[in-house]
Amino acid sequence: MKPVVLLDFWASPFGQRCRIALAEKGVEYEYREEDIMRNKSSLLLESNPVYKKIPVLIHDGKPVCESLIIVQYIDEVWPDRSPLLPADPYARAQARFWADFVDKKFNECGTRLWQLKGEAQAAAKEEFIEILKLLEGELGDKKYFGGDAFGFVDDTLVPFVSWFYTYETCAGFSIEEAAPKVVAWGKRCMERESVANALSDPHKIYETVGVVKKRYGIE
Ligand code: GS8
Repeated sequence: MKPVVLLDFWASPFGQRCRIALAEKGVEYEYREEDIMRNKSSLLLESNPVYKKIPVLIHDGKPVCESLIIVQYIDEVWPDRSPLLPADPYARAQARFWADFVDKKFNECGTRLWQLKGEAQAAAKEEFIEILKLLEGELGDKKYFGGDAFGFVDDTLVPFVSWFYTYETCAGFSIEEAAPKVVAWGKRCMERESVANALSDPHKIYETVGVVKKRYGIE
């Protein structure tokens, strides 16, 4: 086993955050793809006995779970290259606030866009557009959420860019119409090798979502 191992699943936005952070820092690691739907490895079950979910970062044999915690751990252990969190305590708190918002609001509502139908989906779409507008306001005319440098909030949100096609196709709306600056930011982030290498093909995600919907009878 290499000193750094990542237990992951190709389409996971949470895993992709960790892959981007490791690439930004230039950390070499071993990638282990998990069969999260059918056959989790014993290493995953032992490493994350509480949630039994990927991603898990194993560093020198010690597991770290939960993507936002993993990314902050990576930033602390390899501080010299590409700092992700700002140095100023207030700016750090703000970055953590928006990263938390991405998980609690954006991701939660985005999931409802493809899982629900009819009125419930229409309500989720309305809510999602409000969420996009809040992010659009926070981004403003900055290059990245934290300013000129790619940082923690960018890393947290950018994996969902490859889900935009699924959100738009399932719920029938245009993200670019609601949040053109966020869409332009996503394209800017994709110019980074760390991001381009980690993100999934949007069409492949859409196909996989179709398989998941069939599996759980939510077509
Ligand atoms: C979410 C991880 C997660 O949902 C984080 O790391 O930020 N809050 C966590 N992992 C999913 C795959 S991505 O949708 C997972 O491992 N699911 C397997 C399961 O639920 O059994």
